[in-house]
Amino acid sequence: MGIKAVIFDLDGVICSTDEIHYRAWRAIADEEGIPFSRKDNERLRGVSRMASLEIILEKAKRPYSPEEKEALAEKKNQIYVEGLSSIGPSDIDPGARKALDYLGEHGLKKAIGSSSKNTKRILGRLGIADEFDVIVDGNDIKRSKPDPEVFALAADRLGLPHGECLVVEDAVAGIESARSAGCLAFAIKDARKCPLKDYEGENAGDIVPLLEEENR
Ligand code: B16
Ligand code: MG
Repeated sequence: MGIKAVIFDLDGVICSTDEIHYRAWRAIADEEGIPFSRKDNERLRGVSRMASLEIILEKAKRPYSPEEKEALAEKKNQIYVEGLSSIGPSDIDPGARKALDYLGEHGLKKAIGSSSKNTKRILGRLGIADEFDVIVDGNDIKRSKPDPEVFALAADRLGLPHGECLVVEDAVAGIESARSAGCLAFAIKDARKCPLKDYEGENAGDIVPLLEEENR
């Protein structure tokens, strides 16, 4: 079988922290009088905290100093982290749960490749931090998706050729990252519009038929 491991994106794939991100950025944008819609929010998927702020500030009426940007990013994170206190094991996406169970039963490796610096906190709240062989997150990388760094590092830490790792992503930037890292890319949600995807489905659970097919 070609696929030996699955590298999951976190936000939007394992759980829906995207709404908590949205509400936190919305609070910052409102306070600063910057227009920020759900459509604008789509551009922030998979993008690092600072790069997300830069996108929001594109619509600002004045320039912001590096110190002001640091302060806004910090404030957004405080609001976001407060929002995370509401999540727990029941917030694991059922499709992701199905995929993780299948991988466990078939001896395939599991990894996380996320841009989020809050990855360990989120996995802890979901109660699944111990399920993964490898976790690469925003603290391990210098360049955010669509750069290949996050998935290349996850595949290297798994000790596998990149082409034997399947990445599951909900963001276009994530599919671009996976493909430039030489991994296979499974697109769900917004990422399905990315022409670089190798496979697509509704949610992470849809990788199971693909893996079953490969196992046959
Ligand atoms: P943090 P993912 C990404 O997570 C989110 O999609 C993106 O909206 C967020 O800005 C980024 O993490 C950084 O998050 O502020 O917690 O470091 O989709 O790569 O799991
Ligand atoms: Mg995501």
